[in-house]
Amino acid sequence: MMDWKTVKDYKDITYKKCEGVARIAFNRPEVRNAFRPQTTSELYEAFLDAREDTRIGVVLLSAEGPSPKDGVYSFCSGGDQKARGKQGYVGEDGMHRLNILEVQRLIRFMPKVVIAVVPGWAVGGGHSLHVVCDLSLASKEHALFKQTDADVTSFDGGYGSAYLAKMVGQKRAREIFFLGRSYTAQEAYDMGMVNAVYPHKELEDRAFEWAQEILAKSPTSIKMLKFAFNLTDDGMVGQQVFAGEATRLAYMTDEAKEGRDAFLEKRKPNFKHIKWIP
Ligand code: S0N
Repeated sequence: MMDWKTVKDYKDITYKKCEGVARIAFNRPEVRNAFRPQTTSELYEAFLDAREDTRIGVVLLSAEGPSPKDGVYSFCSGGDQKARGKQGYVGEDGMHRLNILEVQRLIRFMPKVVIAVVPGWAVGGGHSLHVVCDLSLASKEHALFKQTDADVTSFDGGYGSAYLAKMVGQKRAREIFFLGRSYTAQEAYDMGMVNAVYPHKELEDRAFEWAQEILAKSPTSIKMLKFAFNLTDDGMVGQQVFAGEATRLAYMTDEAKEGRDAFLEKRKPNFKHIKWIP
Protein backbone atom coordinates (compact mmCIF):
# COMPACT_ATOMS: atom_id res chain seq x y z
CA MET A 1 0.00 0.00 0.00
CA MET A 2 1.47 3.34 -1.05
CA ASP A 3 1.70 5.97 1.65
CA TRP A 4 1.62 9.23 -0.33
CA LYS A 5 2.51 12.34 1.69
CA THR A 6 1.25 15.71 0.49
CA VAL A 7 4.17 18.10 -0.04
CA LYS A 8 2.14 21.28 -0.35
CA ASP A 9 -1.48 22.25 -0.95
CA TYR A 10 -1.91 23.92 -4.31
CA LYS A 11 -4.94 25.38 -6.09
CA ASP A 12 -4.63 23.74 -9.53
CA ILE A 13 -2.49 20.66 -8.86
CA THR A 14 -1.83 18.06 -6.18
CA TYR A 15 1.74 17.23 -5.17
CA LYS A 16 2.74 14.15 -3.18
CA LYS A 17 5.77 11.97 -2.51
CA CYS A 18 6.25 8.33 -1.57
CA GLU A 19 9.34 6.07 -1.52
CA GLY A 20 11.54 7.99 -3.98
CA VAL A 21 8.62 8.91 -6.24
CA ALA A 22 7.01 12.34 -6.64
CA ARG A 23 3.47 12.53 -8.02
CA ILE A 24 2.37 15.80 -9.55
CA ALA A 25 -1.22 15.78 -10.78
CA PHE A 26 -3.48 18.24 -12.58
CA ASN A 27 -6.50 19.03 -10.44
CA ARG A 28 -9.01 20.90 -12.59
CA PRO A 29 -11.02 17.93 -13.84
CA GLU A 30 -14.13 20.07 -14.43
CA VAL A 31 -12.30 21.70 -17.39
CA ARG A 32 -10.55 18.49 -18.50
CA ASN A 33 -7.48 19.64 -16.52
CA ALA A 34 -6.75 22.61 -18.77
CA PHE A 35 -3.80 24.68 -17.57
CA ARG A 36 -3.83 28.41 -16.91
CA PRO A 37 -0.88 30.58 -15.76
CA GLN A 38 -1.67 29.66 -12.12
CA THR A 39 -1.35 25.98 -13.05
CA THR A 40 1.92 26.37 -14.90
CA SER A 41 3.45 28.35 -12.00
CA GLU A 42 2.44 25.60 -9.60
CA LEU A 43 3.70 22.87 -11.94
CA TYR A 44 7.02 24.66 -12.28
CA GLU A 45 7.45 25.01 -8.53
CA ALA A 46 6.56 21.36 -7.86
CA PHE A 47 8.84 20.04 -10.62
CA LEU A 48 11.67 22.22 -9.33
CA ASP A 49 11.15 20.83 -5.83
CA ALA A 50 11.21 17.25 -7.18
CA ARG A 51 14.33 18.07 -9.17
CA GLU A 52 16.14 19.38 -6.10
CA ASP A 53 15.05 16.61 -3.72
CA THR A 54 17.90 14.07 -3.69
CA ARG A 55 15.55 11.33 -2.43
CA ILE A 56 13.40 11.58 -5.56
CA GLY A 57 14.42 9.69 -8.73
CA VAL A 58 11.14 9.46 -10.64
CA VAL A 59 8.28 11.91 -11.13
CA LEU A 60 4.81 10.78 -12.16
CA LEU A 61 2.86 13.47 -14.01
CA SER A 62 -0.75 12.41 -13.60
CA ALA A 63 -4.21 13.91 -13.08
CA GLU A 64 -7.05 13.89 -10.58
CA GLY A 65 -10.52 13.04 -11.72
CA PRO A 66 -12.95 12.21 -13.08
CA SER A 67 -14.85 15.44 -13.68
CA PRO A 68 -17.52 15.93 -11.01
CA LYS A 69 -19.77 17.31 -13.77
CA ASP A 70 -19.93 14.30 -16.09
CA GLY A 71 -17.54 11.58 -14.83
CA VAL A 72 -15.11 11.98 -17.75
CA TYR A 73 -11.40 11.35 -17.07
CA SER A 74 -8.69 13.61 -18.39
CA PHE A 75 -4.93 13.99 -18.22
CA CYS A 76 -4.78 17.54 -19.54
CA SER A 77 -6.59 19.46 -22.28
CA GLY A 78 -3.85 22.05 -22.79
CA GLY A 79 -4.06 25.80 -22.48
CA ASP A 80 -7.22 27.09 -20.80
CA GLN A 81 -9.08 28.83 -23.61
CA LYS A 82 -10.98 30.95 -21.09
CA ALA A 83 -7.67 32.36 -19.83
CA ARG A 84 -6.64 33.31 -23.34
CA GLY A 85 -6.46 36.99 -24.10
CA LYS A 86 -5.52 38.80 -27.28
CA GLN A 87 -1.81 38.11 -26.86
CA GLY A 88 -1.84 34.75 -25.09
CA TYR A 89 -2.72 33.19 -21.75
CA VAL A 90 -3.34 35.84 -19.10
CA GLY A 91 -2.38 35.37 -15.46
CA GLU A 92 -4.15 36.86 -12.42
CA ASP A 93 -1.63 39.71 -12.59
CA GLY A 94 -2.89 40.57 -16.08
CA MET A 95 0.38 39.54 -17.76
CA HIS A 96 0.44 37.31 -20.84
CA ARG A 97 2.43 34.21 -20.05
CA LEU A 98 3.68 31.22 -22.04
CA ASN A 99 5.10 29.39 -19.05
CA ILE A 100 4.10 25.88 -20.10
CA LEU A 101 7.20 25.84 -22.29
CA GLU A 102 9.33 26.42 -19.19
CA VAL A 103 7.60 23.44 -17.57
CA GLN A 104 8.36 21.40 -20.70
CA ARG A 105 12.04 22.34 -20.48
CA LEU A 106 12.20 21.48 -16.79
CA ILE A 107 10.77 18.03 -17.53
CA ARG A 108 13.15 17.61 -20.44
CA PHE A 109 16.30 18.70 -18.63
CA MET A 110 15.72 17.39 -15.12
CA PRO A 111 18.15 14.60 -14.23
CA LYS A 112 15.32 12.28 -13.23
CA VAL A 113 12.79 10.18 -15.10
CA VAL A 114 9.38 11.77 -15.70
CA ILE A 115 6.50 9.41 -16.51
CA ALA A 116 3.21 10.70 -17.94
CA VAL A 117 0.37 8.72 -16.37
CA VAL A 118 -2.56 9.34 -18.70
CA PRO A 119 -5.97 8.45 -17.21
CA GLY A 120 -8.10 10.22 -19.86
CA TRP A 121 -7.97 13.00 -22.46
CA ALA A 122 -4.45 14.17 -23.44
CA VAL A 123 -5.21 17.07 -25.78
CA GLY A 124 -3.42 20.11 -27.20
CA GLY A 125 -0.72 21.26 -24.79
CA GLY A 126 -1.66 18.28 -22.60
CA HIS A 127 -0.71 16.00 -25.48
CA SER A 128 2.57 17.89 -25.82
CA LEU A 129 3.31 17.32 -22.13
CA HIS A 130 2.96 13.55 -22.48
CA VAL A 131 5.24 13.75 -25.54
CA VAL A 132 7.97 15.58 -23.63
CA CYS A 133 7.84 13.14 -20.67
CA ASP A 134 10.39 10.30 -20.77
CA LEU A 135 7.75 7.57 -20.69
CA SER A 136 3.96 7.43 -21.08
CA LEU A 137 1.51 4.96 -19.52
CA ALA A 138 -2.18 5.08 -20.42
CA SER A 139 -5.60 3.94 -19.24
CA LYS A 140 -6.99 1.23 -21.52
CA GLU A 141 -10.60 2.36 -21.16
CA HIS A 142 -10.35 6.15 -20.86
CA ALA A 143 -7.12 7.55 -22.31
CA LEU A 144 -7.62 9.46 -25.56
CA PHE A 145 -4.97 11.37 -27.47
CA LYS A 146 -5.80 14.34 -29.67
CA GLN A 147 -4.20 17.45 -31.10
CA THR A 148 -6.50 20.44 -31.39
CA ASP A 149 -3.76 23.05 -31.78
CA ALA A 150 -4.70 23.79 -35.38
CA ASP A 151 -8.38 24.18 -34.41
CA VAL A 152 -7.77 26.87 -31.81
CA THR A 153 -4.66 28.63 -33.25
CA SER A 154 -2.62 27.85 -30.14
CA PHE A 155 0.03 25.54 -31.47
CA ASP A 156 3.18 23.86 -30.19
CA GLY A 157 5.85 24.04 -32.90
CA GLY A 158 8.53 22.70 -30.54
CA TYR A 159 8.72 19.38 -28.74
CA GLY A 160 4.95 18.81 -29.02
CA SER A 161 5.16 18.45 -32.81
CA ALA A 162 8.80 18.07 -33.90
CA TYR A 163 9.74 15.63 -31.15
CA LEU A 164 6.46 13.74 -31.63
CA ALA A 165 7.54 13.18 -35.25
CA LYS A 166 10.75 11.54 -33.99
CA MET A 167 8.54 9.20 -31.98
CA VAL A 168 5.80 8.21 -34.39
CA GLY A 169 7.30 9.25 -37.73
CA GLN A 170 6.66 12.30 -39.89
CA LYS A 171 3.53 11.04 -41.64
CA ARG A 172 1.78 10.06 -38.42
CA ALA A 173 2.78 13.26 -36.60
CA ARG A 174 1.48 15.37 -39.46
CA GLU A 175 -1.76 13.38 -39.48
CA ILE A 176 -2.20 13.91 -35.72
CA PHE A 177 -1.74 17.68 -36.04
CA PHE A 178 -3.33 18.33 -39.45
CA LEU A 179 -6.50 16.28 -38.90
CA GLY A 180 -6.94 16.54 -35.12
CA ARG A 181 -8.48 13.10 -34.73
CA SER A 182 -8.78 11.20 -31.43
CA TYR A 183 -6.68 8.09 -30.84
CA THR A 184 -7.21 5.40 -28.21
CA ALA A 185 -4.51 4.25 -25.81
CA GLN A 186 -4.00 1.12 -27.92
CA GLU A 187 -3.61 3.19 -31.10
CA ALA A 188 -1.14 5.48 -29.32
CA TYR A 189 0.77 2.40 -28.17
CA ASP A 190 0.80 0.95 -31.69
CA MET A 191 2.21 4.27 -32.98
CA GLY A 192 5.03 4.18 -30.43
CA MET A 193 4.08 7.21 -28.35
CA VAL A 194 2.88 5.22 -25.32
CA ASN A 195 4.97 2.61 -23.46
CA ALA A 196 2.17 0.55 -21.93
CA VAL A 197 -1.61 0.39 -21.62
CA TYR A 198 -3.24 -0.77 -18.37
CA PRO A 199 -6.79 -1.29 -17.12
CA HIS A 200 -7.86 2.03 -15.64
CA LYS A 201 -8.08 0.86 -12.03
CA GLU A 202 -4.50 -0.50 -12.17
CA LEU A 203 -2.89 2.50 -13.89
CA GLU A 204 -1.52 4.37 -10.86
CA ASP A 205 -0.24 1.17 -9.19
CA ARG A 206 1.51 0.04 -12.38
CA ALA A 207 3.05 3.50 -12.78
CA PHE A 208 4.40 3.27 -9.24
CA GLU A 209 5.88 -0.15 -10.10
CA TRP A 210 7.60 1.30 -13.19
CA ALA A 211 9.04 3.99 -10.95
CA GLN A 212 10.30 1.45 -8.40
CA GLU A 213 11.97 -0.58 -11.17
CA ILE A 214 13.81 2.54 -12.33
CA LEU A 215 14.74 3.49 -8.77
CA ALA A 216 16.57 0.15 -8.42
CA LYS A 217 19.00 1.26 -11.15
CA SER A 218 22.16 3.35 -10.86
CA PRO A 219 21.11 7.05 -10.61
CA THR A 220 24.15 8.28 -12.54
CA SER A 221 23.49 5.82 -15.36
CA ILE A 222 19.84 6.82 -15.62
CA LYS A 223 20.74 10.53 -15.62
CA MET A 224 23.50 10.16 -18.23
CA LEU A 225 21.29 7.96 -20.40
CA LYS A 226 18.41 10.46 -20.29
CA PHE A 227 20.73 13.27 -21.35
CA ALA A 228 22.33 11.03 -24.00
CA PHE A 229 18.90 10.24 -25.46
CA ASN A 230 18.10 13.97 -25.46
CA LEU A 231 21.43 15.14 -26.87
CA THR A 232 21.01 14.87 -30.62
CA ASP A 233 17.57 16.49 -30.58
CA ASP A 234 18.57 19.34 -28.27
CA GLY A 235 21.53 20.70 -30.26
CA MET A 236 24.11 22.75 -28.37
CA VAL A 237 21.87 22.88 -25.27
CA GLY A 238 21.76 19.07 -25.29
CA GLN A 239 25.53 18.99 -25.51
CA GLN A 240 25.78 21.56 -22.71
CA VAL A 241 23.55 19.52 -20.38
CA PHE A 242 25.37 16.25 -21.13
CA ALA A 243 28.80 17.90 -20.90
CA GLY A 244 27.91 19.51 -17.57
CA GLU A 245 27.34 16.07 -16.11
CA ALA A 246 30.61 14.82 -17.65
CA THR A 247 32.39 17.72 -15.93
CA ARG A 248 30.71 16.82 -12.64
CA LEU A 249 32.10 13.26 -12.99
CA ALA A 250 35.54 14.68 -13.84
CA TYR A 251 35.45 16.73 -10.61
CA MET A 252 35.45 13.45 -8.70
CA THR A 253 38.85 12.33 -10.10
CA ASP A 254 42.36 12.68 -8.63
CA GLU A 255 43.41 14.91 -11.52
CA ALA A 256 40.61 17.38 -10.76
CA LYS A 257 41.80 17.48 -7.15
CA GLU A 258 45.37 18.10 -8.33
CA GLY A 259 44.25 20.86 -10.72
CA ARG A 260 42.31 22.63 -7.97
CA ASP A 261 44.98 22.16 -5.29
CA ALA A 262 47.77 23.38 -7.59
CA PHE A 263 45.88 26.60 -8.28
CA LEU A 264 45.12 27.20 -4.61
CA GLU A 265 48.74 26.40 -3.63
CA LYS A 266 50.08 28.73 -6.39
CA ARG A 267 52.14 26.01 -8.09
CA LYS A 268 52.13 24.22 -11.45
CA PRO A 269 49.80 21.19 -11.56
CA ASN A 270 51.54 17.81 -11.68
CA PHE A 271 49.53 15.35 -13.75
CA LYS A 272 52.53 13.02 -14.34
CA HIS A 273 51.09 10.23 -12.17
CA ILE A 274 47.74 10.29 -14.01
CA LYS A 275 47.33 7.49 -16.58
CA TRP A 276 46.24 8.27 -20.17
CA ILE A 277 43.57 5.56 -20.16
CA PRO A 278 42.91 4.35 -23.74
C1 S0N B 1 -10.55 17.81 -24.30
C2 S0N B 1 -11.78 17.71 -25.16
C3 S0N B 1 -11.47 16.94 -26.45
C4 S0N B 1 -12.83 16.94 -24.33
O1 S0N B 1 -14.07 16.93 -25.01
P1 S0N B 1 -15.39 16.58 -24.18
O2 S0N B 1 -15.19 15.37 -23.37
O3 S0N B 1 -16.52 16.58 -25.17
O4 S0N B 1 -15.58 17.78 -23.12
P2 S0N B 1 -16.07 19.27 -23.34
O5 S0N B 1 -17.55 19.34 -23.17
O6 S0N B 1 -15.51 19.86 -24.58
O7 S0N B 1 -15.35 20.00 -22.11
C5 S0N B 1 -15.82 19.81 -20.79
C6 S0N B 1 -15.64 21.14 -20.08
O8 S0N B 1 -14.26 21.43 -20.02
C7 S0N B 1 -13.99 22.69 -20.64
N1 S0N B 1 -12.69 22.61 -21.30
C8 S0N B 1 -12.14 21.58 -21.94
N2 S0N B 1 -10.96 21.89 -22.43
C9 S0N B 1 -10.73 23.16 -22.12
C10 S0N B 1 -9.67 24.06 -22.36
N3 S0N B 1 -8.55 23.67 -23.00
N4 S0N B 1 -9.79 25.31 -21.88
C11 S0N B 1 -10.86 25.69 -21.20
N5 S0N B 1 -11.91 24.90 -20.93
C12 S0N B 1 -11.84 23.65 -21.39
C13 S0N B 1 -15.13 22.87 -21.61
O9 S0N B 1 -15.29 24.24 -21.93
C14 S0N B 1 -16.27 22.31 -20.81
O10 S0N B 1 -16.68 23.24 -19.85
P3 S0N B 1 -18.25 23.60 -19.63
O11 S0N B 1 -18.82 22.31 -19.09
O12 S0N B 1 -18.24 24.70 -18.64
O13 S0N B 1 -18.79 23.94 -20.97
C15 S0N B 1 -12.35 19.11 -25.50
O14 S0N B 1 -12.81 19.71 -24.32
C16 S0N B 1 -11.39 20.02 -26.16
O15 S0N B 1 -11.13 19.91 -27.35
N6 S0N B 1 -10.82 20.98 -25.40
C17 S0N B 1 -10.00 22.03 -25.92
C18 S0N B 1 -8.61 21.53 -26.22
C19 S0N B 1 -7.73 22.66 -26.74
O16 S0N B 1 -7.98 23.19 -27.80
N7 S0N B 1 -6.65 23.04 -26.02
C20 S0N B 1 -5.78 24.10 -26.37
C21 S0N B 1 -4.72 23.66 -27.40
N8 S0N B 1 -3.55 24.50 -27.39
C22 S0N B 1 -2.70 24.43 -26.37
O17 S0N B 1 -2.85 23.72 -25.42
C23 S0N B 1 -1.48 25.31 -26.50
C24 S0N B 1 -0.55 25.06 -25.35
C25 S0N B 1 0.31 26.18 -25.05
O18 S0N B 1 0.01 26.82 -24.09
C26 S0N B 1 1.50 26.47 -25.87
C27 S0N B 1 2.27 25.47 -26.40
C28 S0N B 1 3.34 25.75 -27.18
C29 S0N B 1 3.67 27.05 -27.46
C30 S0N B 1 2.92 28.06 -26.88
C31 S0N B 1 1.85 27.77 -26.09
C32 S0N B 1 1.10 28.84 -25.47
O19 S0N B 1 1.28 29.06 -24.27
O20 S0N B 1 0.27 29.45 -26.15
